[in-house]
Amino acid sequence: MINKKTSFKNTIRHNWDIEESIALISKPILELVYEAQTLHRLYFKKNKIQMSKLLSIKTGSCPEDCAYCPQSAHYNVELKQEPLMSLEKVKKAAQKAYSEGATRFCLGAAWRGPTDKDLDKVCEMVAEVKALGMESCVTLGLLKDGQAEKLAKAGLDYYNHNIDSSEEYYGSIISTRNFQDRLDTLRRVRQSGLKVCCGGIVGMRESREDRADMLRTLANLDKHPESVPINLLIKIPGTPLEKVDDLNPIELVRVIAAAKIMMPKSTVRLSAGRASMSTSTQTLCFMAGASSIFMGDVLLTAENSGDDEDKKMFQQLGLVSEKNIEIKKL
Ligand code: SAM
Ligand code: DTB
Ligand code: SF4
Repeated sequence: MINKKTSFKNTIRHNWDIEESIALISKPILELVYEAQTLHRLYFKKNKIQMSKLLSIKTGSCPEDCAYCPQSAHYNVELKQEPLMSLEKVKKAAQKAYSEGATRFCLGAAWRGPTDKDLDKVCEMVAEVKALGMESCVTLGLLKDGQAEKLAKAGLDYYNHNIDSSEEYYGSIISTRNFQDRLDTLRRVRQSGLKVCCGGIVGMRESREDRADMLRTLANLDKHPESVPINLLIKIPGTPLEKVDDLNPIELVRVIAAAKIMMPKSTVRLSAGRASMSTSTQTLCFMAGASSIFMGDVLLTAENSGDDEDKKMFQQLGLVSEKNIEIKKL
């Protein structure tokens, strides 16, 4: 059984076992949210939300078979495929995002992993984003030895690479790579000195135990990821997960709160899926310690809430966006 004091104490731990992770995520919701918000305020400013903007720089025809993803070549999804975007287009999109208030610009590519030639081009894009004064993030799939170092040298701040679910459930959603491949890339990213953005998806028919185990893997990494994106599955027609039942929103809140308690210095991002969420659900997620969102009306390819909706929500909730709330050094 979990010791109430241990979970609530201001300690950074890397030794969570599965029983206490499940006990934590299953606590009465008011306790869970209270503890998460209390810990959140030790490291972050209250009411402040960090805004990131995504750009898909290479869209569709991905060789991987991730069951949730509209960009996989394995499924029949209505999606316009696009080759690698030009540097000029990326620069324009980054300028627009900057003028709209983004403090981080994230480039996503539908690759199993980048070739060295692709990587050189992405490095040039990163340099353009940095020149605008924004933080940079890329998500390019699996990295080989040396590739993370190249990105770090180009000035990249964050590499996004999600573990997506528990190790046990992972094989039910992806067959073209395994959980260890993801961990190997995360190790390469960490060793290169880049900051790690790593989280997962909920609402894929996984159990609460799977969600607790996913968080346990993240919290037991040698160093906690600086960013932890929690995505709610967007059910894309044509993908194998198109028709799964909706997740009860309280389960999402539990994941956010448990992530905050297990990794209190990390920025927990309420990522994909906000377009289908009520303001009340999002409010609970912010109370549970989420302090970052993706702005704009598209994520990589799928729908997002949009800036007008978010402006209304921020006004209603008394939230403000802030330039840089991420703890620099964990
Ligand atoms: N190909 C790279 C990779 O897999 O790491 C980068 C892009 S991939 C689209 C980035 C993340 O987006 C995935 O790991 C997954 O967590 C999230 N994602 C993709 N499709 C989603 C969906 N339909 N709903 C929610 N999250 C999704
Ligand atoms: C993350 O965890 N979520 C973002 C970002 N990292 C790359 C991506 C969400 C993608 C949603 C589906 C789409 O737009 O295609
Ligand atoms: Fe490809 Fe990434 Fe989509 Fe998987 S999640 S199919 S690796 S783009």
